[in-house]
Amino acid sequence: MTENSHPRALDASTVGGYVRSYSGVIPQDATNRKFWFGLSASVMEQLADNWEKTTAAYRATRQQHYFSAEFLMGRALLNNLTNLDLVEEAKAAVAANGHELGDVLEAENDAALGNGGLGRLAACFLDSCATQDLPVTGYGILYRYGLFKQNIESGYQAEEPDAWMEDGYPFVVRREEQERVVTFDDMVTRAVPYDMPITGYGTNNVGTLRLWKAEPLEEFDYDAFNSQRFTDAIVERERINDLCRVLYPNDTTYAGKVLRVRQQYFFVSASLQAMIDAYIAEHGEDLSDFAKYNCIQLNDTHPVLAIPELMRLLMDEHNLGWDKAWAIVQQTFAYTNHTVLAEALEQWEVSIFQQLFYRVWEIVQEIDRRFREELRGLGVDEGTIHYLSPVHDGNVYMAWIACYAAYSINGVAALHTEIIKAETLKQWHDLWPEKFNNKTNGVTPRRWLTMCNPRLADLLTRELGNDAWVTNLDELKKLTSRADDDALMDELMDIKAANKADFAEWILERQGEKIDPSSIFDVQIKRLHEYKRQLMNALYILDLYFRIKDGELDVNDVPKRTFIFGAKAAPGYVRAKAIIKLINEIARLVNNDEVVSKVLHVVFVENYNVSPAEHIIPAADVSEQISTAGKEASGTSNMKFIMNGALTLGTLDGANVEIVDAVGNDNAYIFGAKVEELPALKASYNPHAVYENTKGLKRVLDALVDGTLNDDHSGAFHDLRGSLLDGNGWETPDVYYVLGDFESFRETRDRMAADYVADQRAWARKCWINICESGRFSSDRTISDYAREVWKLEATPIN
Ligand code: 26Q
Repeated sequence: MTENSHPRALDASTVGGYVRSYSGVIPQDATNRKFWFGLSASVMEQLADNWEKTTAAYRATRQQHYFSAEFLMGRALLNNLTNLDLVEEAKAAVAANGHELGDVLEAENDAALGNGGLGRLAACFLDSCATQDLPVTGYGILYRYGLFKQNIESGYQAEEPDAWMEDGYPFVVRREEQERVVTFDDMVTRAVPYDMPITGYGTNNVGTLRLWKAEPLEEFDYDAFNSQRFTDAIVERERINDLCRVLYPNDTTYAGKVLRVRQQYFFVSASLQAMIDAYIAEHGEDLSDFAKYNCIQLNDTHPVLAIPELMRLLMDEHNLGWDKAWAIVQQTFAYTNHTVLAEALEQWEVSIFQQLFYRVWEIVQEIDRRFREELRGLGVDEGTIHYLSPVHDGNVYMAWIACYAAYSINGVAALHTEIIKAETLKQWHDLWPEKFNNKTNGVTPRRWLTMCNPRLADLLTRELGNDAWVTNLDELKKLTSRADDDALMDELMDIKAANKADFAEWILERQGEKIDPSSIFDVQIKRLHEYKRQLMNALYILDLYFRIKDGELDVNDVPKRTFIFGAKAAPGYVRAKAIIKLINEIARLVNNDEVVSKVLHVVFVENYNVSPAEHIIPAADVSEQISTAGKEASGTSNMKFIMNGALTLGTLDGANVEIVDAVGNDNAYIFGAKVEELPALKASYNPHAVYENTKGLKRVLDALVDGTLNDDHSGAFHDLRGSLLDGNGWETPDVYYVLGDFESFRETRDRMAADYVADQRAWARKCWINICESGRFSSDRTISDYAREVWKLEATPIN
């Protein structure tokens, strides 16, 4: 640490003082929650000077702006303590004030301003940008309620609002002096920025995440109030407060909602205004060089309204002509695609644009007109032009605007990028192949190894002789050959055992569930979606149950296993919710069976989120990555698991392909149909025949409807069975090939468990190689690729 990194030490009396001012009592008597406030405030004081310096240094350079509707940040306190190298000091300061750091950390709510992978990716990216001193700022929305809290009631998911910052949040600074005004045709709102500092590891630089909050121009309409029209005074104010009230809980399915478009326009307009003002303050009124100093990464199509909005600002507010403005736009935006599912591509009815922002609608129409003209000039046929045009058949196609305007289009794993080039965005690739590139996702080793798995982190540091791996994860490769050291492998297994014991204690405390730390921890944690195939996982467990019950397997020969699930379903996704109920029903059956429960246990972790993931992943033995080949764009939990020494049970999908490539076929368990095989397999697919002829399948599918499992006569399980055998709403039965892959899944999963018990050291060696080869999946690698190839950014250290 350089000398100016700590304005004051994080000593007991400073911390105690902050706790006192937050709690109004002596620190010893403060609740852990109040203590968390005080400690967090003292951390903010520690980084304030460097934050200001960093902001000033970035102002003068070329900058990158990451536009995202979601930032799934999780907890901030331990992250900041780790980055500032203050963990030990904090421990001592907390203890001296009569508390325990661990308990104080657990008093923090997750900032769950995201649904899943896409939002968490944005958070990992900010961490890597700060760590690499890159001039990058994140822009999003300060949602009052984050992703809903999930309660499991009688096995069903129930949702509750997540009032994560209702009693305040010390890690944001409200900067009302930098507010902007965002104008809709039917509403005018203030946009007030709340800035969150983003610390990096081993650097004094502190980046920024700017989250906008909508507020009424005047807090209150006094005229209405004074004339006794109380309701009128409140209604308009609430309409504006609605704007940032809640994060949409959908992931992967687009849902057309006016409020959602309003949210998107609100945050991109405010962000662009701030960027333009900052440019003018630094470089003067002539905006010709705007794209020389700024680029914007669009995290999926959610912020694509920034394209016509930048056109509007440049033309209407800053007097540029169309051609000059369009040239700037085309050099400014880069677009990341995160999905191949057709139902996820955002399209909005033109009436929404006409009603919310007519001027933007006019600009979109002009983009459309010029697009058609340009393509005609290129000799493209009318059918293709119609299909690719930003506006047709009464809708505005956000992905098409992005593909037209952006100078870079990327997918998030090698396979995914190939699929978008060949299918999802094929026609665009035919037109402008040079725009396309791949940036395989990554995850930050700070949160997903150093912080969540200190035992393993210490071992790696000891073996390497330094902690350079924390910022250069490829360093771990040097340890690959140590797999031959039996004592070391035993130590690795001991660490896993200790992490499993910690998890067992955590889940006991949290849900009152007792699990056996000596069993294999087999984990699937991710959003609930049919393509992710939690249903196939559940059917396997049910099949295993029957194999034991029916005597096909001797209970004494079955490897002991704990099956761990964590998943939220979009509240309107009925079938996903049925799968949650099914998992909980199977859990009830298995866990209450006198014989089977001796070897199997099923746990559904309620309210899965970032901080539960930090407890689960270090304790996992098996990582379930079992999506239908071609459907999971990348996946990122797969990366977190290998970093923590869990083995992948997966299909050749998303980043799994690159994981197997890195760790080798012998160190992962791969099963199922491959992308290139699926079309032929599906062409001659007969699920009924598979049901009749695949070992175990008939028994489990029939158990869904014969009274073995209870869905309260809702027909929910009947529908699940029907979706596999007959389609039930899908065009063809079993679109995600659950039955088709079942046999291969069953065989591979059985073999994996047998391997685990047969030779612990051989298992440990595989885990070790996974850890050592996880360097490619650090978000530091991803970000340095973006910075070099897409953003053209230079590191800008403050000292
Ligand atoms: C769109 C319109 C209206 C309401 C909601 C949405 C919406 C919100 C979130 C649509 C999609 C999402 C999130 C998608 C997502 O998380 N995708 C995941 O992105 C990860 C990071 O690239 C990948 O690893 C995953 O494979 C991908 O599923």
